[in-house]
Amino acid sequence: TATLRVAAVDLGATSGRVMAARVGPGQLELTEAHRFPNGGVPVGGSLFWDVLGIHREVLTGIAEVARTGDLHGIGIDSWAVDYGLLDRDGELLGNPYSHRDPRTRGVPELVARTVGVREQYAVNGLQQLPFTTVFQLVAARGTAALESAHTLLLLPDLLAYWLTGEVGAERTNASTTGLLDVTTGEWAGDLATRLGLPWSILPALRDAGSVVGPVRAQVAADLGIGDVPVVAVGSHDTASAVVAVPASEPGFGYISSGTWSLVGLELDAPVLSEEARAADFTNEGGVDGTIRFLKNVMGLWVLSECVRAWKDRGTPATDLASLLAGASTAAPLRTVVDINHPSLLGPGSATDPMPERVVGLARAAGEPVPQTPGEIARCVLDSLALAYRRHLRTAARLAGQDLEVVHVVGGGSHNHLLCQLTADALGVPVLAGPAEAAALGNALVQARALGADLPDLAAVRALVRETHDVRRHDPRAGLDWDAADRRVPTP
Ligand code: LRH
Repeated sequence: TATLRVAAVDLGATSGRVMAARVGPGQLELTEAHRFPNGGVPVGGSLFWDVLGIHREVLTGIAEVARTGDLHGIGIDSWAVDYGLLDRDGELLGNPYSHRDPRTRGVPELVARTVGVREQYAVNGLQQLPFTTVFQLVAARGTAALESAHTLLLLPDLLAYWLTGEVGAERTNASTTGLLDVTTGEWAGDLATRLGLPWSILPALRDAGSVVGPVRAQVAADLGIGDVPVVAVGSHDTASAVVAVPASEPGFGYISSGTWSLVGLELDAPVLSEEARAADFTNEGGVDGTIRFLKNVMGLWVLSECVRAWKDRGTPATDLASLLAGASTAAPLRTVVDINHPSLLGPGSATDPMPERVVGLARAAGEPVPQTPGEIARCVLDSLALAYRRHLRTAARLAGQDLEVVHVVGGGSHNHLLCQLTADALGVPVLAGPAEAAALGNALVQARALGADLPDLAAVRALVRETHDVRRHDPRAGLDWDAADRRVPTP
């Protein structure tokens, strides 16, 4: 088979990138063509995405990939749950909201009065998270935008629509909306109707690995490219990242570590037991019909928001490298907090900054109050490692599996201290990398759709292993993680 060269567009909440990927027998090379900062835009008390700006950056990146070599395909993945609405002419109705916008506060409780949480779980198999699309839509009931909406497109599908003119909903990302039936893989129209949502706005579903369509002639002309297909990849970034976990055997745990940490297992079928629901585990759809059985953990967001606050105040030695150095020498497990506490979800502000929120949680829980930035950072990292430990062990128990190794992929795999603490907490080896797993998974699914000889996920992962190094962290004994775990309330 010849080598393919594709553009993998991978959009994160704090940065987006367009990678050029070469995929061939024994070959998987990623080159960054374009990277740009991203973030929520506050307007009048709401939080939006600058989706036209993102579209422009995507075009810049694709043009750069094309300028530097062949271009056989384009695939787009991004963070989940957020969407744009189109009117009946196919025009975007307003700015897409960020899932960190406060309008969904209290909505899950409201919805539970119409459709109980057990019933919701039986249909969608999801963790109760206030920002899940269905809760965002319920918050939008009665708005002019929702009333005029003809089509709902999740963000990667919206960007693909602007490239191709084709509408659809790729299944891995659709599985995060709360409106997909996890058992049938089809839209849960009945659930939508009972919640007063216009389910006709949900477009036809498509699978990762299918071709969305060729880039429109006008767009191709603007970009100076030929007739290039846009391929549906695992358009949920976490689904793409899990594709590229370099595991050699089934039964591995993974942490997709970025702004969020997604912590769990890959399964063949959803776990919809009452125990799984009570533990508030999610069953998201993976590539090739797999299930991502996982927990959303607040992730490195808390640390990056602390860094932003310290930078604004001019606090010395609070860049990430200095902070991690400070954290590594701070007393271990001195202060631990519930890192998934809802008070940490929204962006920090001058009047409500993130470091003070962390300190406030510690104080309220009767924990020793961290004083220095290094101590606060250590508290965040220890608390993350504790959460990973708790949720991976629960996942394994609920799924009836043993946990022998944990793969950390995504940007957080660069955080040596966090990876080491994770190994210590879990008592199993942690294999860190690749950091660009989502872009790799995106490129690999495209290559397969375009004819590369990668029959199944095992073959895909073998290629990642062959071409990418991992860093191994063996667990160290000596700290009492059990005792620390008892200091944090259960979910
Ligand atoms: C990670 C992620 C995660 C979702 C969140 C909204 O980027 O896609 O899987 O829960 O963003």
